[in-house]
Amino acid sequence: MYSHPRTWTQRVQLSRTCSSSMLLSSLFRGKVNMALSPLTGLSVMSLLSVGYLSWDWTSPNQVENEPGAAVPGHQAPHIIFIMTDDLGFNDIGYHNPDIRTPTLDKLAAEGIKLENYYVQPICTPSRSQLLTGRYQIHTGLQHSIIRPRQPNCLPFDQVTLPQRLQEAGYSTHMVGKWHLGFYKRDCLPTRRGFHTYFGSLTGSVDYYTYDSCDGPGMCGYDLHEGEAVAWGHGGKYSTHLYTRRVRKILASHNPSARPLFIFLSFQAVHTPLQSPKEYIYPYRGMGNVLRRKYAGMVSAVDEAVRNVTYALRKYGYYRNSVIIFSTDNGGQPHFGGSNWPLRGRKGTYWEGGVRGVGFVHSPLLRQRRKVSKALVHITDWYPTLVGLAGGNVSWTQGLDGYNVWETISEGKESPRLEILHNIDPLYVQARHGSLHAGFGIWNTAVQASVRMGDWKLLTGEPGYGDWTPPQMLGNFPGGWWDLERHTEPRKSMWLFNISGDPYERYDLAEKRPDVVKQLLARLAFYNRTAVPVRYPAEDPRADPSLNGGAWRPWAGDEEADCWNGVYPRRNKDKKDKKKKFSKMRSFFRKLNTRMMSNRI
Ligand SMILES: [Ca+2]
Repeated sequence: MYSHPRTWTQRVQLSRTCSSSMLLSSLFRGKVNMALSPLTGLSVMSLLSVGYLSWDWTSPNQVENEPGAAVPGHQAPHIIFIMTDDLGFNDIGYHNPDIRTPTLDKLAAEGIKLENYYVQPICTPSRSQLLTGRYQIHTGLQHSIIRPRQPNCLPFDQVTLPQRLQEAGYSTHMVGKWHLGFYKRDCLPTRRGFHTYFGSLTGSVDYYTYDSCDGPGMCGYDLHEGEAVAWGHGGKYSTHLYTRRVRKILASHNPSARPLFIFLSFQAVHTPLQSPKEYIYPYRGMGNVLRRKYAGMVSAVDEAVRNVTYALRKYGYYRNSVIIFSTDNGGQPHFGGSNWPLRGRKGTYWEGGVRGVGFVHSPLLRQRRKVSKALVHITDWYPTLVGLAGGNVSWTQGLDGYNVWETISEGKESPRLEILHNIDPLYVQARHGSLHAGFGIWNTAVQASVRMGDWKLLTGEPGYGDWTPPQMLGNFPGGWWDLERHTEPRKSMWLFNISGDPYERYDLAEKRPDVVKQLLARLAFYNRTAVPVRYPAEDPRADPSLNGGAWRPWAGDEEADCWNGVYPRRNKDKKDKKKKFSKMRSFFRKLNTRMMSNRI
């Protein structure tokens, strides 16, 4: 068991570390040649000193309504959570007019754009945090993703968001990508809170055939209806297939009888880059073929959201609905995505990996047509949506997320002051990191990142840290090699003032050791609350050829879990890195040839 960050322990810790005004002003000053944004040191300071530190920890911090009665006399709202996969910060029309997303732009413009919104850098972590409201260090999923052959899934001791919504009287449905484990039936979405499920269980499938491969020859069909394999859908593009399913759910449900929760988890715009040609055609002028296809996939999602919104209106849900749109992680620039001008990419703790696209659209918002700069994290949806559903306060205690509805709907200050991006003790250790480099407070060889107010600290090996312009590959080969490179050998620690320097160009670690020490202490604090990592060895019984040609549960429900086993891949990671580099070189050579052609 761990003591939770929002218990008194944290408050005492904060009081000790942050209550002196001298320390606070020093901690949050962060001038160093940059202008501070509206989220200034002062506002954070006032939150800390007036709000956060004086908050009575024995009092409930969430709504106290009884289940099913969010607003007296009104039915709880229908909640439509739309997640896209690997959509980068620069991959939506309102951030980048080269991408055509008129529906998303309009919905966002009429609602609240979340412009200080954070997700996790890869698929499983974001999804696990959305459905549990907890950081990965509190679920054991702090390392990597759940691989198709791993006997691992969302821990059974976690009560999921849809389970809470069911308790509040909701009808709950999931359509699309799961990626939270499926080795036994108890892991499946229908056993984790969804009344119905239609979608793929692994992390990546073909958009038309629904084949998913986990290495050479390890392929299987991956489309499921409830707990059975949904054969016979080959040839239907997944973005269309999933949208049709959502429309069907909306058409067959009575909106005034029971509130609805739909988690529409698009497979798009993850690789493989596949799209019907009509969506790619408008982008035919784009020099970068991968980006052209990718942009087409984004436009297909935009059309899908238009169709879902149309159905919400047609079937009588819209007036009492909350639509949330969110990516699950940053884009992958090598495969068409773009996080420009942010640094890094999917899979890294640079802003390009974790600062996400997100907005809320709802007729129930008190304020609309606004851009919110409030700090919001993907764990916040759990208590926020349980609050909207009128859930019991006890359901949200002990979470890492905060109820941010009033922040979004009324423009109140965010209750969130910090984010633990992650601590991953299994990730390849940074060669030059050490406990000594971390002032004896923290071993900087460990991959970790934390945000506190304006400040963000990264330790260990944070991953690919270049700034990649969106059309970079169009100028290949010169453009690629002239790119601003991230070459900082011997480093194991970085500090940025994100509000003043959102692109992470000015590392202040050496100039501000005082701030560094505070954030290292924060990491050490969080680490004391971590549960062991669950990352078991792959199970040969998962092979689809042993399971009728599909990815499906292979272990008996009565089998004991082997989550205690940890499977360190360090040596393999090194080899993989070398292999990846030579693969990458040959990939770009091929790409150069392909880009000479005009085909889409
Ligand atoms: Ca993803």
